[in-house]
Amino acid sequence: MSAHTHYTGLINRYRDRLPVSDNTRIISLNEGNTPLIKLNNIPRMIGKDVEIYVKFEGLNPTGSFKDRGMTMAITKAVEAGSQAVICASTGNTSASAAAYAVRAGIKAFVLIPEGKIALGKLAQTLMYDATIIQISGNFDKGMALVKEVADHAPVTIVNSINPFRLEGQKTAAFEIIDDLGDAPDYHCLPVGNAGNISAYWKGYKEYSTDSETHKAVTKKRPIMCGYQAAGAAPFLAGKPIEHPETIATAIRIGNPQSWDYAWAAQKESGGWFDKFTDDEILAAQKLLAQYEGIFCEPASAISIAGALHNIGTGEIPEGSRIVCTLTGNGLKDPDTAIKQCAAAHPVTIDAELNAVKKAILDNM
Ligand code: AN7
Repeated sequence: MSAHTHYTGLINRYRDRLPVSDNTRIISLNEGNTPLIKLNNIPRMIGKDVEIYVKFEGLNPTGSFKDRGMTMAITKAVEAGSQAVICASTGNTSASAAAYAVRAGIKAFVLIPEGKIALGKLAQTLMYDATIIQISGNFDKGMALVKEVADHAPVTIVNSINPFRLEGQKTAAFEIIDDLGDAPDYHCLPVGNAGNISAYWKGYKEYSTDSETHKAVTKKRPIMCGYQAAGAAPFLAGKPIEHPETIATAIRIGNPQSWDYAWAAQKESGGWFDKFTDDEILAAQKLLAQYEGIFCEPASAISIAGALHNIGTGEIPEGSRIVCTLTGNGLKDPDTAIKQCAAAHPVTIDAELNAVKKAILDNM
């Protein structure tokens, strides 16, 4: 095989559309290039003529879409001479920042809400050896503190208020269009801090706009559908929520930083926000695992819950092509998965042929 086929990450793939120069040292773990998987069984089961694809971002190097933004943010932090980065996080940003900081040889500080981080995310962040600062407060409080402390200590913020994060994350929209040959009709995704919906919309707009350097790849843009957990739905309330609560801890956020960008994405695309309960989120997570063999974390499953709801009501009509972003891997949150499947606990038998045979025949 030719060396030219070696994939080296999204900055190299899309460098003519990203703020890097030939001299920029790229900090990468070969993120991006994630699979766009067409669902087979769920559309058949619901009896609707729809094409649903999932963009499985849980297959990025640290298991979430955050790696797309982090390769850019850390690359630019290093280029500017930064020795340390900081973020507030519901878990995935901290894991990603920690990994890319190691790759760059700089320090990472992460502020996380005590007791509200999924186990896999905590394990990763510990292994990557970031300095973990747990706070007795939620993500929004951590975000406010990070913004304050950056004025008092030599650290670069790598939350999505750092514009380079959205630059990296917009490449997911490029990949979808490059894979499908055109934009989908609808794009469904979870909304927490609202960086990702803003980044996708930026990417879709850039690929559909002629500029001095690039001719538009397509004229088409999708309708953007942003979904929130019922207990953490500031876009449905029209204002920040003081005490956000949801089992989908990744999106347990009440004061989204990309508020204006996300509203612009909704308005410009003709899309909408909606909210779903924890039970609906978990049901969608299980459905995807049990009907398609795809295991995403709870926050990600809200894109399936929302798409299926909007298909059911006809807001997304038959004949549509839909992309749902699965933002994080199911392995991030083993506790919630095991609790949800408690009723189907494994059977324990004697280590003996007849007992194994009986266990098979009883469960056919
Ligand atoms: C799996 O890690 O905010 O609307 O600190 O981890 O761009 O915030 C995570 C967010 C969706 C929401 N799905 O995306 C963090 C953090 C997963 C996530 C979101 C997050 P944004």
